[in-house]
Amino acid sequence: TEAAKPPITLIGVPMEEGSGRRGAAMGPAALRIAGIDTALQDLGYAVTDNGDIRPVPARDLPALRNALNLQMVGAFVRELEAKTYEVASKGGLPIILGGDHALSMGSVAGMARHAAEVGRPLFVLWLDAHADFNSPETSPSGNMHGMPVAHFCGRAEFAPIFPADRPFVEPSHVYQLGIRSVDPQERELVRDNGVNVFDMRAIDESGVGAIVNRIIDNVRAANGLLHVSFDVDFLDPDVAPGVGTTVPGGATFREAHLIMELLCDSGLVSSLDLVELNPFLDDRGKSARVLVEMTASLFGRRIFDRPTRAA
Ligand code: B3U
Ligand code: MN
Ligand code: MN
Repeated sequence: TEAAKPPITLIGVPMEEGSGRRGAAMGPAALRIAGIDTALQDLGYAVTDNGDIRPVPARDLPALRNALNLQMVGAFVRELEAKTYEVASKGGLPIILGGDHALSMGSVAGMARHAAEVGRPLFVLWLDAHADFNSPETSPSGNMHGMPVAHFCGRAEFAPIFPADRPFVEPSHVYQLGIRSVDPQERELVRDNGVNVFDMRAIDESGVGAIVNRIIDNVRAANGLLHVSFDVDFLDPDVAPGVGTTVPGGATFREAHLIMELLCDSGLVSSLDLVELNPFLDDRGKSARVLVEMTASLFGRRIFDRPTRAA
């Protein structure tokens, strides 16, 4: 017997203001053109496309030199937080089509609000070349896509984007995988806050299977929800060139697929971000198609069925 399939809602977030360059705003369109909706429908899911969030800048937030475009990013993530929460609280599974990675300030916050309401801890699997744990004080660039993890863990001082009573994510519930580019002060913060980091060396030494199975065991033991945040630059640039911040030495096509398949088998995934796709830099839709394939594997596409791994 198959596990029940939650209805999926696609939420487009054409935001590029967190990234310091243009193009990521085209990400949601490219993911739709690559067929993300039909890929999921073919797997038996009911899919609703919520369309794109189109906010007006939040004038109540200040303009800051070290948190660039805060008014625009803040507006996007406020609307995304509300939408993500709404979808999850109605029993749906939100898939966020980014847009730059600053959007996770909203999607993760929305899932944290939902998780708190249902009395389960929220875990985050952060697939990325970068730790994204800067704050306005430590960021070398001022680009907010380098800050979302610190923000949803309550460790980055911003002007108040969300009401003060909203829950944060426990840093020890954040698992980062694929990391290979970290700023000096950011490294201290990640370590001091107890974020679980599996860098590329860890992947090379242990293999992604062992690492991901350990993470799944920890989430299951805590009866947690698992939000997956997939930054295109987690993948090697040869696999996915359509991203503004390529870093050599990333995950292979096969490693990434295995992660998706193991996560699917776990049945723990509650929500997904697909971020940093920059179709303007892509090679004829290659990266958009890879992301759609990854999503299909995460939601059940298989070569052959396997006996499920004992809990
Ligand atoms: N850590 C650098 C670079 C960076 C972070 N995330 C991305 N790039 N995509 C920064 O600007 O915070
Ligand atoms: Mn990122
Ligand atoms: Mn990145």
